[in-house]
Amino acid sequence: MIAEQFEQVFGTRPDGVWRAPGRVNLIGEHTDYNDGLVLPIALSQQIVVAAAARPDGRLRFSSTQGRDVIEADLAALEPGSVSDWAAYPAGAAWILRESGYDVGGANLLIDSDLPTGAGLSSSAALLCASALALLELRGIEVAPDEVARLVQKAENIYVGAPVGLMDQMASMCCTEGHALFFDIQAMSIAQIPFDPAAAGLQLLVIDVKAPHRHVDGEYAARRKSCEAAAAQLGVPSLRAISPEGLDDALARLDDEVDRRRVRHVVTEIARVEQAVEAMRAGRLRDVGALFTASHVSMRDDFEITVPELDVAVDAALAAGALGARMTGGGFGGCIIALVEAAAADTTLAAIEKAFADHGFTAPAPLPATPSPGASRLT
Ligand code: GAF
Repeated sequence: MIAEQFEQVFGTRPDGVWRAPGRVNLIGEHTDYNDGLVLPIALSQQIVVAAAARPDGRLRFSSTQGRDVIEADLAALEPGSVSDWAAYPAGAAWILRESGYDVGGANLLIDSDLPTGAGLSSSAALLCASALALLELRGIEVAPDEVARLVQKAENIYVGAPVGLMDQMASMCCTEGHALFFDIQAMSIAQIPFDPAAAGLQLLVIDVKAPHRHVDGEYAARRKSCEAAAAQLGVPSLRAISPEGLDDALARLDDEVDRRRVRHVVTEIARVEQAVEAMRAGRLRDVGALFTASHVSMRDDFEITVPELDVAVDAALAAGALGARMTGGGFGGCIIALVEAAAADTTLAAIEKAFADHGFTAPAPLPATPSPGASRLT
């Protein structure tokens, strides 16, 4: 299907088709840029890129969602030179070339079944799928975690978003049926089996359809706060603060807002450890309470929730969910709720009713199957 669409746009068949998934983070929010721990799963919803090499060093990008073709010269790419959605594939090409990989010109057609603006990491998926396509078109092999690190740089420098490394690692390194336990400081990963159905449970993922609220500036402000606090405490990152040392660290910080940001990060890293311990011991139900504690911390200390997220979490808990939290960067996006499988429908209905009562746009549940990381399709 995408091969035919590619031919309509570019006049030839693609040389190959690549995919990279979106993600849902189970727990560990705003911990990645603090050298902490995260626990995402990759979704089956993904970005698909059909691509063919060009001999002339030109890049041409198009998408199945609009027929425009955006053009750029590979050799002339520099941060900011391509904007809007095409900044992501252009950024991938830019960072690969900057890093010394001999990628060349290419035509790329992008397709997606990942809702944008839902906090499911469609940007990281687009970067990863584009980078894989550009590399493999030239037969260049790069380890998945290295691709993740490269495209994070592209997102930081080319796109200008100061994101951490979780989303790119999830898109590149997750495996089917597992959550990815990623320790950013150690740069180590472990695959943690995650099969709620086998435990009689279901993970609900619900897009709360909240309007975009200054996400980029707020994200950068949170990161700055964490960095300022680490500098004042004389540590390389907040990962250096243990839960036992938290009170002492808080007492040494001047700024009341920074204190709350630090408390979130330190307690959230501890919650990831506890969640992994519970999952490894087959105590999946115990993860529920950690979800809820994570949400409270993001609502009260990190202040990244919005009314739609809070109402969805409260309604899920009131309907008997084992735990619920917002997931992703915040200020909109999705909540996740861990529920007894038999209670999934009533929980969803309770959230829908709460949204109707508040006059919010109806929320949209999404299927969430722990899926494999990026790969070549054909
Ligand atoms: C966004 C960022 F891209 C991630 O790096 C991470 O910080 C996340 O927000 C919050 O945990 O998805």
